[in-house]
Amino acid sequence: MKLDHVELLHVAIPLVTPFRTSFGTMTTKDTFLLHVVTDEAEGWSEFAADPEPLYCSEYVSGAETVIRDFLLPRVAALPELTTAALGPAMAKIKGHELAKAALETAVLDAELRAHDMSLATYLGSVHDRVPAGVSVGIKDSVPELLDDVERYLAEGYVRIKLKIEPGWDVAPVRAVRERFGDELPLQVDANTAYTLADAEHLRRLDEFGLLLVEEPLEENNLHAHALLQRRISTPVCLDESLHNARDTAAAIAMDACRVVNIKPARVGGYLEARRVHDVAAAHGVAAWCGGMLETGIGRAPNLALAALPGCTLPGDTSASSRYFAEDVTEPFVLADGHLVVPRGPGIGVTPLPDVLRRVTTSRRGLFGS
Ligand code: SMG
Ligand code: MG
Repeated sequence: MKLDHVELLHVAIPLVTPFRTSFGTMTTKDTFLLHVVTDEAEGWSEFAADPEPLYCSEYVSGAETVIRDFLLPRVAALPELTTAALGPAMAKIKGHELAKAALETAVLDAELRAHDMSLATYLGSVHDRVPAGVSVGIKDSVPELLDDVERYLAEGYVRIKLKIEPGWDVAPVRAVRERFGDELPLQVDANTAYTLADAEHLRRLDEFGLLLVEEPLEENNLHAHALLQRRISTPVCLDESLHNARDTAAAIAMDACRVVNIKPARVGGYLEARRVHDVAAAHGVAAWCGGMLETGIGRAPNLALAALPGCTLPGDTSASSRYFAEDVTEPFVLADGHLVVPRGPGIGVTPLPDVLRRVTTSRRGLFGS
């Protein structure tokens, strides 16, 4: 393929309900979409992080600069544009996995469309639909949390994840267990809010039979997570600390994680995400697809990943209605607690022009006409 032009569209979409985590409260999905046009096909992707570097070090305006000034010039210089050539072309630029993932995914979408192949087929997905979990934010009170969980369970979600932080951990978990029983698949996510000094406190979660505790300690501190895992029986799952397949192999070897959260954006794209999946599967370690409150443009390819054989736990791949009154694509709808894996060419979805116009706050040409 030859690159013709690349456009970046800033979008802002209100969330149906504020989403509070240990690092902040989000009320709007505020990010950009990339639209890559080649001589053979077009592709779309979504940048996964937020305007502020609170979940990770990357953020919207920084990623725009990185893509425009450092990634695109290298990609545009390729004699032949293929997804496989992108990784090596971008390798000298350190870090910035989420920015790289946005560019790679849009090119991959275009390349797959040119070959009339779905991402699910390309990755080796083995399921037509995947079970949907839901991530429930920190609330002002336990009754409010129980109402939310009840509503999500009534909608059909098959697994609940509670966001936790110091002061909001044992009590909400206990309340959910008491109300909804021991059989409910339940897990927690601290987004790095604790330190190893909290190990005895975190051990109190062991009695609740959780599927996992996600990223309890500092990002990239595999050693501390391994020490914590020795002291608690709840399986540690890493999210923020895993940036590629090599990290994942090291974390598993150190027993720093017994479950792997795969976020394609966090590891630089779907090619590396497939490798992370393979590392976890080769070790017999359970994996699942994480989420970044994506619009349909980011959700569609995540569903293809969630349908890989090693993704044995339900993902944070919820229906469009969990996030938005109106998604930028045809909405993803829960049926019997599952979402259908898109099977059309590429990521299988494109933005709805009318909605896209309404939610776009600015557009910029990054390359070409
Ligand atoms: O996409 O449903 C979703 C959100 C899942 O909790 C979720 N994501 O650490 O796993 C995580 C968080 C990161 C995003 S918080 C703004
Ligand atoms: Mg997480």
